[in-house]
Amino acid sequence: MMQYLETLHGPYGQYFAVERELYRDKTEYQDLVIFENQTFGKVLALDGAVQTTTADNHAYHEMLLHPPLLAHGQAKRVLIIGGGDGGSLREAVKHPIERAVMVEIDPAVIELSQRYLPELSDGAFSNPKAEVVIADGCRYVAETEERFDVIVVDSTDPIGPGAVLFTSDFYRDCKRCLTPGGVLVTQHGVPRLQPDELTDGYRKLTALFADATFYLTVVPTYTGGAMTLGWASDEPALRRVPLETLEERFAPLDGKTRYYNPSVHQAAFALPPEVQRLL
Ligand code: AG3
Repeated sequence: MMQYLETLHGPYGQYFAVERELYRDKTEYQDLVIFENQTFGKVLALDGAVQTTTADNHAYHEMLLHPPLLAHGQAKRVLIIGGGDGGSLREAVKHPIERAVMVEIDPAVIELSQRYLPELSDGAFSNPKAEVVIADGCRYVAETEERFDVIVVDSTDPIGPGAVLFTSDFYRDCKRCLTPGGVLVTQHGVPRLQPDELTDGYRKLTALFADATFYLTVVPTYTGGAMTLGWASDEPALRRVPLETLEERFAPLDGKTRYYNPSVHQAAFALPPEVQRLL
């Protein structure tokens, strides 16, 4: 049986027994492989880093989308940067929003995810609220005239085509695209293995936003323990929405999530001292 060995972290990694390889090729931007594994179902990896699996992606996509959307409470427009597999879009369209725009640089990720991992997007690409733009996310936020209540950066790690999505210039442009009281959420890796990414991200986000912090989720195939998601807004109250308010807003989604609930949402903002120290 073939094995897939993740190379993302150098001195430490994970292997998967490949039951069946579904696709392997170089897209215009990155090496892409999709395979089946007995424990995690279908697995999508880009440039030697696992991006998503059918078995644990909900812990990532639900926590990227529901905390900002439910904390905001009145979001109409959502912007997703990256996220070609459609998992973030899937969670976005569960909300009573008007529009979710997903800007993905690599059309092959979208096409191949739709073909081999349709359960990731679960129909979201044909949802009337969804719009897909094939473009460089950096350029999009620098140029668009549209404003969004929530911006979610569903990026790869800060190597390769995703690296620009961790720069101050990009965050500044995201801020420009936010409505007043809007919130930006980012994926910031696993602090046990990528501590500099967190420290660097905190420095950049606090320089631009009145309130910046990180919150946690646990995605087994993002090895190394809890991962951090960045939270940046000029409205500090968004971080402290009372549990009862979140519960009310969550009621229509109750039963439709596997990881998120309002208590998990609130608890996710509690950071262990070893993570706090990196900020
Ligand atoms: N984006 C997050 C990849 C993070 C993986 N990094 C890691 N293991 N440190 C995945 C895209 C899913 N929509």
